[in-house]
Amino acid sequence: MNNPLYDTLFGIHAGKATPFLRLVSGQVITYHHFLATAAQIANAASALGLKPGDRIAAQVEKSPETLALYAACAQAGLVFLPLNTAYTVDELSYFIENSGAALVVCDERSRAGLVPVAEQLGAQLATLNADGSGSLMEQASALPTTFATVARAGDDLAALLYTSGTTGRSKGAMLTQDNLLSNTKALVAEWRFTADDVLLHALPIFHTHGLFVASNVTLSAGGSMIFLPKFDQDEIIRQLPAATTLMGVPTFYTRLLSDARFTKALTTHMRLFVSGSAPLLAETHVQFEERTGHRILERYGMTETNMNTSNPYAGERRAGTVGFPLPGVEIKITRAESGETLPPGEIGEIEVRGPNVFKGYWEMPEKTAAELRADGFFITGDLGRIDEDGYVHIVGRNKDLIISGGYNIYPKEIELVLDDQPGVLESAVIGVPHADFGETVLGVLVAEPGQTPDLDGIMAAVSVSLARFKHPRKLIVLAELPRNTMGKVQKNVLRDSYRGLFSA
Ligand code: MLC
Ligand code: AMP
Repeated sequence: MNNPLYDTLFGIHAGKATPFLRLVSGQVITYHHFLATAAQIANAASALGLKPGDRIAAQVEKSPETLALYAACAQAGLVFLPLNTAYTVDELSYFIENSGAALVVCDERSRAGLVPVAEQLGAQLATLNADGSGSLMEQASALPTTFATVARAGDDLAALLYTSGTTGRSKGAMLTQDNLLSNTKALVAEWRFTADDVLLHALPIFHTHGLFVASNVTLSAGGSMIFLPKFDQDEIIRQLPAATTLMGVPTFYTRLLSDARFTKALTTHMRLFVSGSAPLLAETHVQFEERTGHRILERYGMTETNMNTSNPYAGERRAGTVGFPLPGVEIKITRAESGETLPPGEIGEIEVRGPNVFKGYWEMPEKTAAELRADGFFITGDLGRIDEDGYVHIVGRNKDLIISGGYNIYPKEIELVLDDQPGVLESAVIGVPHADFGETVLGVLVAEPGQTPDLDGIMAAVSVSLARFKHPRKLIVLAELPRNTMGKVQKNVLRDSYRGLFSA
């Protein structure tokens, strides 16, 4: 094969007049039309001088053209770097600089803010708006609808996905064609996807879940997707009767359960509901089965590894567990300090190895070496155990991470901003239970002696630097932070004190 990713996911559909994307407007985009658009974008990228291996950083709304940009990158051998639409210019500058992106694609609304950044970093800039308008498609639509697929090897990079870190500095996870393809193949088989499947797609496509899990699996099986711009409860209820499968974060399921219109009748024809990216409460699993008769299939993944484990399609989907390692994936539980493997049943760090595991962090060999062992095992930072039947349970995290509505938030990044504010001596950012998002961000501040920090002013400063989903939902001022005898801040004490704040 000359370009495994393109050939396997996209090329196999050449000329097919069957539906690929079904839009809310009623418009249907066939595979043929989708591939033609992708080829036009690939032609536009080459016309701009982009060469295989170059990175395209894209902060664009979810649309058929955005997905076609991903396909175009695969076809032209470019590295796709999708970015959360909530990121601020400050956050984007870092990703563009760190990746050395050759082209930045953004919404017209962000253009003015990004022009100076792109100019300074020597990147070109094109626009792509939610309705498909903008300079990228203006240029692309005049170009041929075929493109000579660039040869790539399975080990070549397909995508760069940034994930935050405990130091507050984001790292670009390098995902190869083989990483994506091996995982797609395993999931299609495990979850029994076929060309008859219609996936209700309401996730963002700048993360692993919506981009790779949902889209690659559908592409590989030759099915179609009802492509919603975002999670919209009314639209989900309206579209469910036409779908066979839904993939979501736990917030999708708790929101649906709180809606009286979400009935058993609405889901009888559904084949599969998948949950992941954050822990699904066993209670949600049970309530969902009571309401619909369906048992949600929970799986566990990461940006660096794609999907690692899954509950079985045919066997028992056990609430509160993430199931078994996928075919080809090895999981072991180790003692964090020594790395030695622990006996079955004991709690330790989850490590994972397999063709799904990324190649390392972009231009950060020390960080790669700290998390990816020489023998190929990746240290996930999640704490878990494997029960007597082989089910993996995630019981906590060995990393200071908050997961809010499926988005990862690293407290350090917020603490660095808070510590910088006038009148603030120090801060601790913690995650507390939240009824809708699972967890949410709480900022705890200690004032400089004799000062009273201006909390509104601090929130305003935070919003310039950080995406909305990272903003503390509340700031609390304490006389001092609880510390252990070593002087380390006891975040568990703070979490215990404030656990009831948003969970009602
Ligand atoms: C939106 N907001 C959030 C938020 N999403 N705040 C915290 N956490 C979130 N996840 C903000 C909005 O900007 C808004 O701000 C306010 O909260 C309320 O917004 P909303 O209208 O209620 O939110 P909504 O747009 O409905 O989005 C919620 C959501 C969305 C859960 C549907 O966040 C979502 O689609 N999450 C999925 C994330 C995902 O795909 N994760 C996969 C990562 S891959 P304001 O200003 O109005 O107050 C991965 C690997 C793996 O983890 O295993 O899959
Ligand atoms: P990300 O870095 O955004 O890819 O998020 C990966 C993290 O999400 C993992 O390390 C886990 O902590 C968490 N995660 C993903 N799926 C699950 C799940 N099913 N249950 C609990 N945590 C999960």
